[in-house]
Amino acid sequence: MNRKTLTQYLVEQQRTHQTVPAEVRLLIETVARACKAIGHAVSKGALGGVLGSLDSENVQGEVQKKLDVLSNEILLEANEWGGHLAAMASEEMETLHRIPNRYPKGEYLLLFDPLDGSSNIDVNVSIGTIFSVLHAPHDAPGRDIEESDFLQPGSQQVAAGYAVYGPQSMLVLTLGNGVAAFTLDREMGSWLLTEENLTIPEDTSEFAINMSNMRHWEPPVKRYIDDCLAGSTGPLGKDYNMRWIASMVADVHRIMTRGGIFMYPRDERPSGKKGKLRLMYEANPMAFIVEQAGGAALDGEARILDVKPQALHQRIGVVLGSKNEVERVRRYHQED
Ligand code: AHM
Ligand code: MG
Repeated sequence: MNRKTLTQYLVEQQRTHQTVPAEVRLLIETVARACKAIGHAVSKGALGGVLGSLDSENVQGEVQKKLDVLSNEILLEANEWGGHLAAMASEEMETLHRIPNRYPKGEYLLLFDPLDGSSNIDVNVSIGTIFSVLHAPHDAPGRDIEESDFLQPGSQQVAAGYAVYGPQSMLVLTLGNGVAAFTLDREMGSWLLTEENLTIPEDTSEFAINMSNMRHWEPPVKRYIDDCLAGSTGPLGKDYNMRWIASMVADVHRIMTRGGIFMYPRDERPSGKKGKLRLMYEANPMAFIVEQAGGAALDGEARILDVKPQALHQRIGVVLGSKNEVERVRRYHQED
């Protein structure tokens, strides 16, 4: 079977939708190439000496894994010389990364979580890369990019995607005209289109949440999960199944494939952290992808893509997936 390559798909998108300029196409191809390299490093595991932790911590005080740092370097190096970016920001770096003066600068901003699901690296469970593309503000050329230039609501994203490194390496991408999925052909070294117009079923009876945090949840979330657990004789009238991989990319990928609801809700833990996941590197790109596939993504009540970011590393509650189930969770919040 003759499948389209990522390049063919992007050229066709550029021809059909004038909203996909050549610069964006090159940028996506560069990110995809970097993801291929990251996937390659991941697959080597102990043989590549890439497992285990470093002595360093990232800006959020989390111990960095060797692969977190390596993946971050791969993405920075691949993207800084191409001329399509004004700056980058990453979950693993304290502040933004400006394009060095020796390279030309472009109009776009790239944000990424270089290796999501860090706790799964050493146990050979699926992990991934998440990325988001924004347009730099129109007054940006000719001045230094600042952190505040990145603080745009997710609805402004030009593109977003994730790569999942599992039994197959896959790249899932939106340019704002639906969602396409590519599988890495390891012999050819190319990303081949394996699914166009991914659509999330509107209804589901499968939820994903880390149940060990139950004591910290806000009452509407607790009530919703209690009702799911009550099964077919409870208020929701059906039996629910549960999955929790602890790699957002893998959990979201399952939802993109067969539906479901994923929740990492904001909670009331003593640390005062408002949720675990990061708005700019995790919640926004995933919300964009999920909405483009017909699903919904909320912080509990509000649409994630409408949130005006206050800080680069801001955390947020995340409830996303099958539209009608996410709506149900919104109602639980409104009723409370
Ligand atoms: P990371 O970016 O440091 O890997 O953290 C994000 C990950 C998500 O992929 C996943 O949904 C969540 O953390 C799992 O958290 P927990 O270990 O609390 O279940
Ligand atoms: Mg991460």
